[in-house]
Amino acid sequence: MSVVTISRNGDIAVVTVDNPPVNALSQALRRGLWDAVETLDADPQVRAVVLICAGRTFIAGADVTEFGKPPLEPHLPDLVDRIEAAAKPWVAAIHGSALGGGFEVAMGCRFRVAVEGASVGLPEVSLGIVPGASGTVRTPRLAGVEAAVDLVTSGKPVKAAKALSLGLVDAVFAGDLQANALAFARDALTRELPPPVLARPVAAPDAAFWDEKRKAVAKAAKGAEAPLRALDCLRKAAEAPFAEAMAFERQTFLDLRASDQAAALRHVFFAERAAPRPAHLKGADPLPLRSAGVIGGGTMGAGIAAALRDAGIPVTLIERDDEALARGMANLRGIFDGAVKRGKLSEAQAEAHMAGVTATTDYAALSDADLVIEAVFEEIGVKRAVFDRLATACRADAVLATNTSYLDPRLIAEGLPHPDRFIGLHFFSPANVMRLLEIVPVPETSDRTLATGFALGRMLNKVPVQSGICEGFIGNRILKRYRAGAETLVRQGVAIADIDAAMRAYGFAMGPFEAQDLGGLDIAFLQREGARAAGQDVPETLGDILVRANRKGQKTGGGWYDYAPGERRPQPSAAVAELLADRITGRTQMDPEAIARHLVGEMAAEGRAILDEGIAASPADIDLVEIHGYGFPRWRGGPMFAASRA
Ligand code: T1G
Ligand code: NAD
Repeated sequence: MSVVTISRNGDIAVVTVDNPPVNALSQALRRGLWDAVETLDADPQVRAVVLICAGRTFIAGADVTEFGKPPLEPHLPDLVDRIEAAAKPWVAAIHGSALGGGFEVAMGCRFRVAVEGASVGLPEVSLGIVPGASGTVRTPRLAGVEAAVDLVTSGKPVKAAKALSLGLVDAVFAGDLQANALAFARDALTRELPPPVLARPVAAPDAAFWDEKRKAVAKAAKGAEAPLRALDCLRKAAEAPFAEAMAFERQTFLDLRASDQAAALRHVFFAERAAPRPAHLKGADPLPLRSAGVIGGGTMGAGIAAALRDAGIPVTLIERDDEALARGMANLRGIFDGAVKRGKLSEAQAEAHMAGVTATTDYAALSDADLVIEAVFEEIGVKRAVFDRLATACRADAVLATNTSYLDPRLIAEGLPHPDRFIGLHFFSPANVMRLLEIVPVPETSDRTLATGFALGRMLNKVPVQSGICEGFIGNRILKRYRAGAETLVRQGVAIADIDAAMRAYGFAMGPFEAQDLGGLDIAFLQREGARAAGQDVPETLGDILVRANRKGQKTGGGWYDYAPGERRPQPSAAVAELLADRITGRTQMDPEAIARHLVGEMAAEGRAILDEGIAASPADIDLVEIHGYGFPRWRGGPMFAASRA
């Protein structure tokens, strides 16, 4: 079947794009659209054209799989110009998402209409590039410079209603898009047409505007190059003639497309899209997830319950007694209240989220749950007791999951009837925010249960990554190596503050030591002590010395750093220098790049060991774990990608 077909509705032509899965602008589609313009220009019966797409979405952009290859004609900017220069007005009829090149094609049309629920945007910066077919030049002409700056430098799409208020689309309809678009086109033909977007004026803001935007964009970009380069393009578009701005955008696009950052971001793009549907589970049908139970309403349980409610799943929250239950519900309420404050939920939505939670201490309430996630204290005895009760309370086919961080899930599952339904689902704190979900099967776990874990990941909009069983699974195991590597540098004489600064300069929001001060040094300490008590040989860490001196982090007024009362700004600590003095044996000098290269190299080395042991399935999975669970800068592509390029 052809990717572009033309049909008629009286004197209006309907051009339908059908290029699954997302109508990406492959060479065949660009050619098909070009030919359609030519055909319809030559047809005296046709007075206007509606451009509409089959399938789940309008054109979702350039075909990302073509990025590494030599560009083939017709080029996208030329196609957009050609549509704009068509002898008849084109109307883009948008459903799903009009993204990147897809929205640029829509801007080549004389009008844009959309269904409710559609969104439009220019996500190119999230791929390390700038729009390459006039996005930075036409958007300010359509919606003004300020709106264009927000749209292009954030890369975040906007919903139809917002797009309408910004002038990005001309009308939004409920109901049948094609019928409405045809009616819109007929009506438009009764009036004088607006000028094509290229001919519309743009008001150039003053230099102060650009200075302020540059500061804000640089702050949000955290080292990513594309948003700032996009800002340069927008300024050019506001200040220079159309053709000059187009040439500038093109050159910037070509420069960035060949950059390391763009390669890294493409790698992450495909890794993220592959992760939710692993190939080895193709034939496995997940169980339906209509209701869930959560055991434990502490930090993780409340966060997990919130994530489930965000996805519309009814939750039964179980605690050990009424008092703990009330605390759990208060935790949950706190999460939703915070979301209301930040404008993420309306009051009514927060109420509905709370109303969907049944709080009880009675396991009988779980008799029909499809999935139960345990998030109680990290103690094997407590967890085993919980699963004993779940074994009798739940349906035999209900999936039973543990959120353990460090315990061996095989030990938790021991003795459980129907162990094929048992699985580890390792969420990250805060569980309703962090996108990583490590999925940890035990040997008995069935493919169906595993597939259900991945289905849950998709429903919660998580990035699910399968991990084999080892201490700390993929993420915390690499974290341990990273922290140990950082401590080794301290022993060699590198300053704590220099290490943190180097990792921030690399792109992390925080360095390894300030991050420990924020989270608390005691959790890892207790875990090491537990292992020591069990007879394992765990050498003393520098962190142990600090915890023993009651320096557990910000919560005790100091950890690796000192903190002034009520302040979160880390100050190098004379007390720490003294405590660690006899462990610091060198005077090593390292520049920030060398520190970061070394520590990322440590992460990658642990990653390779993890791959060799079959704990992770691919380097890309490890990269996703680090990016979505540990703040690794996305534009570096993850430690495995970064190390492969170093
Ligand atoms: N190119 C090629 N393949 C793509 C693709 C694209 N742009 N977008 C998605 N896919 C594949 C994806 O890998 C997956 O494949 C399948 O489609 C379904 O994707 C010149 C420079 C549209 C919101 O960044 O945001 O235009 O795994 O699971 O959840 O300025 O896809 O099935 O084999 O994500 O329904 C800008 C990215 C490009 C859009 C649909 N465009 N896509 O979400 O499906 S740059 C984007 C999306 C550009 C111009 C430039 C989403 C979606 P497989 P999915 P979904
Ligand atoms: P927490 O102490 O904040 O919460 C544990 C909750 O479990 C408490 O509310 C407690 O009342 C409840 N509880 C204890 N025994 C119970 C029982 N028998 N029945 C019902 N409820 C019971 O702990 P947390 O930080 O939420 O950790 C929970 C689990 O999640 C642990 O296994 C931990 O390792 C894991 N985890 C924690 C994090 C994190 O960052 N905190 C991240 C990932 C995984």
